[in-house]
Amino acid sequence: MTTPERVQSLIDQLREQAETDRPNEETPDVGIVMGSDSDLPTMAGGKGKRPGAYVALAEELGFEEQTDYTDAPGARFTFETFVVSAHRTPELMYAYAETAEDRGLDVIIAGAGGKSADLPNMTASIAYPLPVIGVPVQEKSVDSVIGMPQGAPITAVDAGKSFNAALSAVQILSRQYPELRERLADYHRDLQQDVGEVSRDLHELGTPGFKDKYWEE
Ligand code: RP5
Repeated sequence: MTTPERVQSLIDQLREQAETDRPNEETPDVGIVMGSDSDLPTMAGGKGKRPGAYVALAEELGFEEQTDYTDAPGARFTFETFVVSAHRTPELMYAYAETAEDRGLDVIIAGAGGKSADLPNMTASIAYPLPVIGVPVQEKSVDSVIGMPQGAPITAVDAGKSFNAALSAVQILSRQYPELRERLADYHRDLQQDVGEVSRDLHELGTPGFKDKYWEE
């Protein structure tokens, strides 16, 4: 069966991009792929959902989403996002993982749900030695994401924790870019401040007062 044109055009585009020689600061640093657009609420986060990788990168760590490979946004650090299904579009998964390093990516975050969540583990095998951080979109996806044979590594987060996957990705990048180390440290400082604030409020307002202030009944 020939690959349908909408998939083939994406594959051709990835392969063409891999042939070009763009400076590192103009290519996405992080690639986010997910098995289905139904994974987006978990992978992106926001509105009624806990924060995800998009929120971590775009709202906490100053990254911008790059939507045109040939036209980088203003921010120094960027990420791109694609739907790549291991089972529905295996050729696209192969092309994405195989070209990732040549396209300038430094780390991939790959999320998939269901019991056969193979996108993260297959992407990790094909893109090796590029690091891949797997996100099991559901609890039942954990085993298939992390169950890799010896010699075929993947790093993974707990079910649904794509926010942490983004932090891990930036931790990897921060070994090369001290500016990102600072952003991660600032994020953690703010996190601690928030705990300090709610702790003081809970103690000083008492439980009923705290519930009045923070809980929407
Ligand atoms: C997986 O199957 C995807 O990652 C998704 O989590 C799940 C269901 O996909 P849809 O049927 O919603 O497209 O491959």
